[in-house]
Amino acid sequence: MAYEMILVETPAPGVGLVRLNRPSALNALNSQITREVFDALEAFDRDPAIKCCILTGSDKAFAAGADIKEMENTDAVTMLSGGDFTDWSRLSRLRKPLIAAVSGWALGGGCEMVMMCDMIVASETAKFGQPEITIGIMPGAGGTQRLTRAVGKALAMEVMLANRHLTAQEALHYGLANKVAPVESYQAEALALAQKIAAMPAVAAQLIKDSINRAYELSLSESLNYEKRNFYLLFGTEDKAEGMKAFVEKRKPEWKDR
Ligand code: DAK
Repeated sequence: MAYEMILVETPAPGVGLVRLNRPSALNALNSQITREVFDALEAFDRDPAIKCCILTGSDKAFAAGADIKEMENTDAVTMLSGGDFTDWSRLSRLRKPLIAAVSGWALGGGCEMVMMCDMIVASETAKFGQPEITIGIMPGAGGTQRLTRAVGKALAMEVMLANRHLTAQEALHYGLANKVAPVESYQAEALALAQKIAAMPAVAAQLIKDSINRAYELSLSESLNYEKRNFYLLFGTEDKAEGMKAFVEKRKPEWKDR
């Protein structure tokens, strides 16, 4: 598929990479770039050769938020009627693990998009923030919920009410980010992590991601039950048979992703 505002690569076997590429606007997320990101990631999600994805921007900006120039003329009724801009749940429906590689600005919708990913590798220059209040609105793609769960109520309040930015080190400290690396190497770190995951059996990876995400949505007893069912399901896979056989035979398993 031809894209205009993103770049799509396969930097290593099993790894799909989507790069926001709208440098003139610090990767501001308008309807087109958002649609392209979701389309490209969904295509990787359907591709059996891809086992883990990376979503990234430039060293200067992951994304400075939703496109304010586009939103300026949008009214409540248009927002309510849906469309590409509002259907960000497409990102949370992806089945394969998704790593955000973040440098520079991750603001507003940019920060929310990053928090919808499964893991974050940040450069030392990454700045996370939810500045919507400075333009008279509030986070609308999960910021008030996901950031609060990650950093706690008091700091989330400060970030969203006083436009306080979180540094990469703070993101690491609060468990929002997995790793912080120099700007020269955060992309390589994200790729190394993606390659590790891509070397694992895909169905188990998918069900682990699915089960972890339930921790944010269900009660403990419901999510424990959910986990158990996913666990039992894996006993029907070829990879379970191969993984255990390989362990007993003291050799490396050969995954079929089935
Ligand atoms: N939108 C449009 N253009 C943007 C932009 C944005 N968010 N951010 C930057 N740009 C453009 C600037 O207009 C400028 O373009 P020109 O004027 O050169 O044409 C260019 O990028 C460079 O920006 P600056 O000149 O401002 O660069 P600086 O280094 O001086 O400042 C900055 C960088 C990131 C601090 C600043 O650009 C800034 O404050 N940007 C706006 C940040 C912001 O307020 N973001 C939140 C937007 S609201 C939802 C989904 C998503 C959302 C809500 C709902 N649903 C699914 C329901 C999200 C909402 C938002 O993100």
